[in-house]
Amino acid sequence: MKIQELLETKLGKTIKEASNAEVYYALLHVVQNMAKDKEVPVKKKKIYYISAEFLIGKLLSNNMINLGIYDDVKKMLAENGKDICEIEEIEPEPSLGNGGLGRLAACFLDSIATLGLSGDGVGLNYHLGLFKQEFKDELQNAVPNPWIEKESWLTKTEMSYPVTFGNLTVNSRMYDIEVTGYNNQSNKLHLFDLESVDDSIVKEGIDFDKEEIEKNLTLFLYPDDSDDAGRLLRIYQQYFMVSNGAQLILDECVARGSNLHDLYEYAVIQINDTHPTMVIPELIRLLVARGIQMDEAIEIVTKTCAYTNHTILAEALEKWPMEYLKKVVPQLVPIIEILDDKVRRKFDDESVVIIDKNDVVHMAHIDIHYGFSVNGVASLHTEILKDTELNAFYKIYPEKFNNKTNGITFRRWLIHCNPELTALLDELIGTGYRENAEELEKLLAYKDDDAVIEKLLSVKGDNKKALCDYLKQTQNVELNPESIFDIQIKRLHEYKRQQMNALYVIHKYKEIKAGKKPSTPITVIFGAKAAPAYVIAKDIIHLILCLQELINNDPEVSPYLKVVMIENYNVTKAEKLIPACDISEQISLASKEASGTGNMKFMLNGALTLGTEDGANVEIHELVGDDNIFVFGASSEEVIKHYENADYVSRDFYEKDETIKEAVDFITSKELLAIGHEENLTRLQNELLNKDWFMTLLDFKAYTKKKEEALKAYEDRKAWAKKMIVNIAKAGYFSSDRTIAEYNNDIWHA
Ligand code: 26V
Repeated sequence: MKIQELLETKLGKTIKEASNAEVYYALLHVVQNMAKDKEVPVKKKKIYYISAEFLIGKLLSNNMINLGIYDDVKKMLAENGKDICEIEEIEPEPSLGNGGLGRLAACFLDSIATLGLSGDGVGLNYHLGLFKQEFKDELQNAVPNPWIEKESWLTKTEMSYPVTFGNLTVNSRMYDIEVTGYNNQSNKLHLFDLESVDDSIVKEGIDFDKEEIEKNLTLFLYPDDSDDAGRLLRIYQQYFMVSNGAQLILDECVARGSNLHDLYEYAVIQINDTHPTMVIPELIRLLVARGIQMDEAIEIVTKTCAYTNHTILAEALEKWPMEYLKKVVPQLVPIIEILDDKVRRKFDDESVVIIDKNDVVHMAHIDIHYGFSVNGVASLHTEILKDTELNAFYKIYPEKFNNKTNGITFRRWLIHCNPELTALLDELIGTGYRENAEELEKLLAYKDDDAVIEKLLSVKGDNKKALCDYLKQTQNVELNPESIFDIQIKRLHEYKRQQMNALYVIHKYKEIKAGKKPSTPITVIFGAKAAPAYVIAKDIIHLILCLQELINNDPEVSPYLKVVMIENYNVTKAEKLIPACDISEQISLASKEASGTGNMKFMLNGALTLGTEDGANVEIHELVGDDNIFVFGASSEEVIKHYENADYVSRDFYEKDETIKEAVDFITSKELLAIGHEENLTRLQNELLNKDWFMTLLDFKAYTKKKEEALKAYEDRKAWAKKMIVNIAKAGYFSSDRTIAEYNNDIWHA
């Protein structure tokens, strides 16, 4: 049956008669069934990608693109008076992730299915997701983010497993989301849930009783962990995820013919950061319970599990006090002790133990000793892991360490989010790049073609206009599409240095006030959520919101400079922001950003990077060459030395440089204090002056200089467009299809 007929049968009326919402839900069911038809039997080995986050974004258009029906449906809807974009608006965005780590997991599921590999995701079904961000009084407010509707992409399954925490046993429920590959098979994302969860326990904002485990277990992603109850809840969540995952994996492998002694021939488990680490002791426990000897069980699990590290920030490397584990997962404690004992017998090095002398369990150490692969997510990141952060482990297991530079799916981050650019590429180089991303290089042939340059600039201009309309509608801000769009969108963290960008905004504001006007107006856009317990991060948001209020309402300045902080930045908003960007801000302190993936999305959509030599920026730089990127700042070696020698003193930079002093002083100027709160602004200023752990002031001058260079380069629009072409043409390397092919060749062998 044709889709129109399927839809109209489902609707019981014509598409013309139906509302947008009715069409959306009917489409959802039709697409879901088409996706199910693309499931294929697993041959033998299956990949299990286990992750606390899956930042999948809206699914309707993505699935239609992957199923190859998007263009036809769009046309058919238009013929019936319906606009596909309006129908997309109906879909709520699943709130199952925080940032790059979760979005990477989503891109990977897409590429696994696209490459025709059997591989499922395993995670949790958080009802209220990551909090929703609202701005009030120039402050971030965190409220619940309910996203699950009666009819959704989630399918309730028959599967349920018992999970025991000390003296509490709960029974899970598994929900599935179909994962469509581009012109290929469908896999699944399995999300575990608990039927007794009750969102009515959420009171003020995102506060709730953290001890009512049966009611709160799958309410929020990353519940506040600033107290014991919050930290215990995170362990409850992690164990619930891995225990369900482990039971599912064993059941499925046995059903496919495994005798469990050969588990690693039937399953490979990719552990996404340390949140799922307990899957290792849990699998060992279950194998022993099924009659396998402890030593053999440990060996089997070690051959099955592989670990990806996504951060070198010490505070993000999870460690749990043994006392907590005894309370929540007493059944794992003897196993973790055996794992630690084996390490201690083999290695006389306190830095590689699992249970340290303070009785704290180092989760990453479990992964490294009892997994067969350890990978970083960009070349520089992997080198830093090997040379410094995990050097002691690298010396023991050099063969386990490998790099897998991150990637992004071009289906969502080009075909879906930038249809105009996609059409232009199709016209110029054919559609081969959709499956073989490296074919984008063919675009280089048009670098000196004036007509192509014109078209490219006009596509960018249209995307900027569309963003202006969207922001007018959603946030009531008036932006100038002729201005240069400078965008920094990512989680809020001091190492990412949104504060440095904010100081630049202050600097520019002051210049304009003093009569030095930029030749092209500048629009600086931020989007970021701050963890609710991260005080300085929230102060940085406060500063940006105060600047937005001050600058946008100053008639002397606002024609030349505008600031926008996007409220509740998420995947849907990223899809609108990225195609409209001119300058991509990737300004983390070198050595701190493991990879970044936004940097790749911007590049693919023709933005030029203004960035430090950090994470995958280094690889972008190598690919596009010096002329097509704006690089500045201290190198990772220099930064690592500053930490080693403890010789960075931010106040020295403040005192020695008038520009820096002026910008930092302005944080507590009468202008900003009239808008904002003294407590927040003073605290942030003091942090910069007395601590500045991520060395904002060290790089500020170089940043300002480089940004001026970028702004000047933008004046020659034709030369700028050539740089855009090089960036788009060289972005093929960052397809997650390439990344997944590498995971499969080097790690999974599925
Ligand atoms: C860690 C923790 C630790 C304690 C509680 C909350 C929490 C939440 C998230 C994380 C994970 C941080 C790691 C992370 O998100 N890394 C990002 O991974 C991206 C994908 O590899 C990479 O592009 C980013 O550079 C990296 O910051």
